[in-house]
Amino acid sequence: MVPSLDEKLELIYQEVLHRNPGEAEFHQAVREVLETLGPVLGKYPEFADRKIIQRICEPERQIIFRVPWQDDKGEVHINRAFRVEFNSALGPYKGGMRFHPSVYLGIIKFLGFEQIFKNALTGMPIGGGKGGSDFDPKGKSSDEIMRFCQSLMTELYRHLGEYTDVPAGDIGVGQREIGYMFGQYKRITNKYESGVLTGKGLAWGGSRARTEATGYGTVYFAQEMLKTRGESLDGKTCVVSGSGNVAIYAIEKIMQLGGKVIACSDSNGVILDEEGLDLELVKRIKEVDRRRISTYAQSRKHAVYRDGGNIWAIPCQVALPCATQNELNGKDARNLVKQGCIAVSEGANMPTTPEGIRIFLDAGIAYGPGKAANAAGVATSALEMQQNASRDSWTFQYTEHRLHQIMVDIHKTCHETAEEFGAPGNYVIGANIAGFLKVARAMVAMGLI
Ligand code: NDP
Ligand code: 2IT
Repeated sequence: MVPSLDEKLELIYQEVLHRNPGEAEFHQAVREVLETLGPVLGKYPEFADRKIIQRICEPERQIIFRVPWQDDKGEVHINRAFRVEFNSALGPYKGGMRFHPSVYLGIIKFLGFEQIFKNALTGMPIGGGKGGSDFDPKGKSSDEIMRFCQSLMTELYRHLGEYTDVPAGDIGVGQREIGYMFGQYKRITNKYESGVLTGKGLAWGGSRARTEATGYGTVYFAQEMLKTRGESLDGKTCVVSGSGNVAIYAIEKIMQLGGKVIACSDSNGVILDEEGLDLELVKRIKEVDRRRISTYAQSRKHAVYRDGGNIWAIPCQVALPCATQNELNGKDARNLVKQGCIAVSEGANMPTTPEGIRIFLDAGIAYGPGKAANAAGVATSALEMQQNASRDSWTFQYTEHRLHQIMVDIHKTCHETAEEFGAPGNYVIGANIAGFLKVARAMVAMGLI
């Protein structure tokens, strides 16, 4: 059964539907947050009086633009790009850029909306934003990627700045793409403004541990949830979906903490390796050779590749969805619970459908929603901005220590907030309310913004 919203929140939700037609993912992200805010409005009537929720649901600025570029044969292509500058109550807009053919305004708005609360939870001075394009990087040469990034930045640069809006990576955007965008920004502005983009290379202003941050942090969040139940990752059988940046470093941290990861995936299929994944092989395939995960089974003969397979059909004790939105549905959730899964920590943004979330919560397993569990990526981006501002460069050990502490603190905040609002162990309620309160208080303090 779909939980009902109280009357005030239902009206706000209907208005969001009406004002943003056809943006299913944005509606889903808004509804999930609104479903948890009833008790907050009861306790703090000034937020309703000041229409804080309605204002948070409306982006401060939305930029949509054309990106023309030429492929290696000289043929002209036109893509559409977006930057949604959602909320700057806590700091400059901050959030990644996604390059994937499925990108449209509704995807960028859902991601930007999630980012507001996630960034608030980190405790760092960053607002929420997100961007991207329907450009498909698959099968493109490095030169084509460069020309696309340069063309995109030729428009986007005017909206950015270290105190204004600071993009980073997301699906399809890693250090290579950030490099091409940074180079073009530098050329156009004639400024070495390191803090305008994060996820940079170490030699040109990047932070140690940014590459690892999201995956590591998702595992730290799982570890903290397990601790509250007297459990740990040591000896646990784990499954991690995806095989991109977040998945790879989630696998690495699970292994460091004594867990065994037996499966990962890409959008074509699933690799099952009962002996435990060979992480160096996964890294070589994905980070160096940029090939499909199916090729893993050619090098590890006992591993099985299931073309079109469903990774959530594989029994595990800990599940980490690290690929994309709505990749884990109600049926998958039921299956995981039935087969003994005790914890789910989301490396991806909104990977579990609303039905899946309800099943996890009803079953009482430890469920860490993305806006809390994957916050170490953006938190370490904020640490990168700190290093850039002070023209400093920290060690890996120190930076990882900082990101670990941030995740421990986020877990504690979510846990305590859930208890305060009468829902112990419910990290959805904890994360949404704690994130919301921070942004709402700042907005009230700043007047009608
Ligand atoms: P990558 O591009 O590095 O990897 C994405 C992975 O997910 C690939 O294995 C990809 O497979 C798979 N994937 C993407 N789209 C789909 C789809 N529609 N169906 C099935 N599989 C898909 O991206 P990241 O690892 O950076 O991002 C993964 C998730 O983590 C995203 O939800 C992102 O928003 C989130 N995230 C990322 C952060 C970061 O710092 N990078 C921070 C916080 C969250 P294929 O190659 O076949 O497309
Ligand atoms: O979803 C996310 O938090 C990211 N893609 C990272 C954003 C960032 O600015 O580092």
